[in-house]
Amino acid sequence: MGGLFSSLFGRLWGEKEVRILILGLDGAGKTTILYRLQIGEVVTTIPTIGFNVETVSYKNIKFQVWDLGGQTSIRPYWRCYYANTDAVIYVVDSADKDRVETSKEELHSMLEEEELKDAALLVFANKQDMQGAMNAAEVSEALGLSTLKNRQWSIFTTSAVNGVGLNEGLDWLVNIIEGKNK
Ligand SMILES: Nc1nc2c(ncn2[C@@H]2O[C@H](COP(=O)(O)OP(=O)(O)O)[C@@H](O)[C@H]2O)c(=O)[nH]1
Ligand SMILES: [Mg+2]
Repeated sequence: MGGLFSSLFGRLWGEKEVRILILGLDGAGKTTILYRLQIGEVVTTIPTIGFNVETVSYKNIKFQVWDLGGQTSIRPYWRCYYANTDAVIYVVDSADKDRVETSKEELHSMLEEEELKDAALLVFANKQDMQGAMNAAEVSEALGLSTLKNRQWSIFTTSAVNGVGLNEGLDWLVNIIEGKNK
């Protein structure tokens, strides 16, 4: 168990289950981030064809990861995972300008889900180490974050491969979840 994870999430230890989804297009860096957290064993389940869910839990905190985008036929299955979600970590490949519009559409349609109306949103503008990566303001603009209504959100630049920026973002998230649970 990573000491880092404990120091970040320790404030949330308790009875109440805390559920955090890590979502974004394939290739954005979600799985890399999940392993970076070094929480424990990542379990992959396949509820239906073409839809893998990676889950890792520690104490009362549970992370679930899957790829958005692609087949519309599997979308109804996502809904099963939205209930009681405290926060969504939305991961974007900041160097992939060709797909950022798709990422925006996926983000906004996901946030329309009734079950996610109270979930906080942490955006990771990932892959900052790559040449030509969009900065936070550019990713924010490309995703239309300023148009979000009734949502606690923030954006942080990250490089998941070398771990830069993750702590800052997660610290923000823990503060928000702690405030909601009071
Ligand atoms: N350069 C760079 N590559 C990254 C970063 N994060 C993830 N990757 C790479 O991008 C690819 C896709 O990452 P992965 O975590 O599998 O993405 P997922 O599909 O969202 O789960 C892998 O080859 C990762 O090593 C990053 O911050 N910088
Ligand atoms: Mg993955």
